[in-house]
Amino acid sequence: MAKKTSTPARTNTATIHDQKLHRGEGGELHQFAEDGHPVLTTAQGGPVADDQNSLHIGAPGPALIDDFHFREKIFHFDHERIPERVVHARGYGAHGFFETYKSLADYTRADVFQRPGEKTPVFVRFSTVAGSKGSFDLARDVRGFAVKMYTKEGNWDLVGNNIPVFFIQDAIKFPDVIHSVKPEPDRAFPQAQSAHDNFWDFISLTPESMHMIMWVMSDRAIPRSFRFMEGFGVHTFRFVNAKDQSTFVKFHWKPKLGLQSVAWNEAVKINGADPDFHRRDLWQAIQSGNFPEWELCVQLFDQGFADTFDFDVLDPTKIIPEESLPVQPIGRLVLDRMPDNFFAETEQVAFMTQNVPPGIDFSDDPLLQGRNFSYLDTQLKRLGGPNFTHLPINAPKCPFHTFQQDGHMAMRNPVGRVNYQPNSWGDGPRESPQKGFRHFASEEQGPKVRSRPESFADHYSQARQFYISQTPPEQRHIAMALTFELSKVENPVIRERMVSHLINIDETLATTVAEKLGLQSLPKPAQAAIPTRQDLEPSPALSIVKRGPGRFEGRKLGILITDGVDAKLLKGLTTALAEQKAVFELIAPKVGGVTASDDTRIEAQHMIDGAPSVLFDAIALLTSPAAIEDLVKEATARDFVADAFQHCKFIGYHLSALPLLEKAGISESIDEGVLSLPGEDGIAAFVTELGKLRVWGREPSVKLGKA
Ligand code: HDD
Repeated sequence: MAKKTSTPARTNTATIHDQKLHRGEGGELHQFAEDGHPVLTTAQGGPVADDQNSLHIGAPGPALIDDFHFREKIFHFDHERIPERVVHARGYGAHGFFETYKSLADYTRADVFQRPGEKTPVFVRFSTVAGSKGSFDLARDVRGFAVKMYTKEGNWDLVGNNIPVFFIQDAIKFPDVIHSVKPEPDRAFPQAQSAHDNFWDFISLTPESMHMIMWVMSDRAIPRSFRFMEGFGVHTFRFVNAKDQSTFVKFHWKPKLGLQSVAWNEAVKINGADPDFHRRDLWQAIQSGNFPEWELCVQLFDQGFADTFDFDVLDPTKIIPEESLPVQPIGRLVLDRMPDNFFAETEQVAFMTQNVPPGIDFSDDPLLQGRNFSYLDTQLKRLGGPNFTHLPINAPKCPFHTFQQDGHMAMRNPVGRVNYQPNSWGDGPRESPQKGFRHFASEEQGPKVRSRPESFADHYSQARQFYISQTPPEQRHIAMALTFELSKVENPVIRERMVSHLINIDETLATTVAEKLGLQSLPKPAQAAIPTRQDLEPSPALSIVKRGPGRFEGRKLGILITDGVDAKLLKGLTTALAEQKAVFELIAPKVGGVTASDDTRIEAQHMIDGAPSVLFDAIALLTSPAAIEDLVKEATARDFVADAFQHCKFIGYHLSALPLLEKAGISESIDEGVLSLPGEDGIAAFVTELGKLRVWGREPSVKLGKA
């Protein structure tokens, strides 16, 4: 029998970290291993001698039940998972602060909006909706934009999305829309995709979702990064001031770096190349000190203003166009710290729409009312008991005093005798009619019914308004997305039914999609309770392209370098990028790097096989005459260029790269987005052009295969 040796017990970094934390709480740790590291212990604090081998009779031999260390270790591991969120399972969060710009005391008594310059701690979680926790980031999907503000009057959760409307008008339909988009129950696929029969079956039977569908089929649903997305509270909420007067409010988050999305073909490839693309982006930005920032903006209005619209401001499938009611910035959100531990914070954070401080209140939006009911339930299921508010990420940061006690994992219980009120012991907290939350005393009356208001009946006008507000490339993307999604639908009846809705939105769109799907003729338009309004003006605020940032700040250039790269050119380019507050990564045939023209050694972040151009906003080809011959033989190098061109990205190149452009099949299609980079002028022009982000004018020729 082979004699087995055991290795001495060692700690890992996580253990050391824990010990450090525990040391602070439990006094000086008295046990150190021979090498100075803290001694590894069980969860009961018992020191461990051997963490490499379980206890047996003989070696090998039957395991022993008195191996309490093994039992505890495996028991804990077996219980590491909690249920993932039923929606928004895949998410990524960060800490930061909200800074108030001005006092809003006239509108709201919410403490967070009283003092200019005041900073409130915040935790934000971004997410996709349909995919499970391990799905990829670039799914075509709505993005969650959930903000928890730890205000001095308790937590305020603004649980929004990056799209200002929703699929349904009444929360009772939520399980249906979510069931339909999730993997089909018999086959358990497709994962994180709406391109399947069940989803389009439900949608095509639900006209109220048409406005949302326009957004979800637009580039908004494939954002370049969380940092380049808007966020919306969606519903109409109320501000309530100290005199108990109410003003309706809609919340918007506007990214300081501007909006940006990727192309669909690019999204598909990003998912393969880096399924964590959005996570990595947020992580890298924050870790490198480029803190993403949004402005919180509001649209404030009263009932009189609401009555000027044909639609109902309580209908969550409608927006108030910014051109009709400008958004006013009231503060900024800065994300400046990643969580120490993903599970403890991002996974366990519990957002609930019903968490509002005094001065912020709900409206009668039936979707919001239903949400207020749902979120508490889901936390109980997911976090396993009523004490999830004891978790540090969920606990308020202001003083709080309840008479709640006991329950699973209770960390805080009343101290002393008093656990009820009123009491005559003179102890404990008391309610405060002045400081406490007072619900807005709206006058409500009417029969008890299950019905939808008539004012919610126009399902097409704003869908059309969204569509006609887009630039031609954006409209093209909507048509392409609808075609792609419906091409995955097996049942032709569903495809046709969807096209019949599109006719009510825009006939050209419907015809394009019908043709691309190969429909023999246009179906009859879907029956509409209210005919589509043709007179709504386009709203430029709805287009991403019309509101481009005009600068490359916060974006990333992928620079392909080879041996012999012109060191001066590279330096010039990277300096110009830094001036624009943009970043770059170097890609080389080998990750070990290259030797530049001045014989310096330059390390690369990636080898070409591991860094396709879809991971960058634009590319530069800093090759050299000596290395180009070998480079053009690499399929990945050719793809690097061909994909960047196809995705309408800017390409800067050293003249030596011309053979690569040729082999990538684009030398005859060189356009204003493909720029040669000799000299400082070339660099300056290139970096300025990068601010346009994409050369969308190129797209029709690429799509028609003329490139
Ligand atoms: Fe929801 C999670 C946003 C409608 C029920 N929702 C969840 C999250 C976001 C939203 C961002 C993830 C929070 C996090 O990061 O932990 N939900 C929305 C928006 C909606 C919406 C903007 C419409 C305007 N949701 C909605 C309805 C219901 C729910 C109508 C049910 C009636 N949502 C939930 C939930 C989730 C959730 C099941 C799952 C995980 C969680 O709550 O904490 O309760």
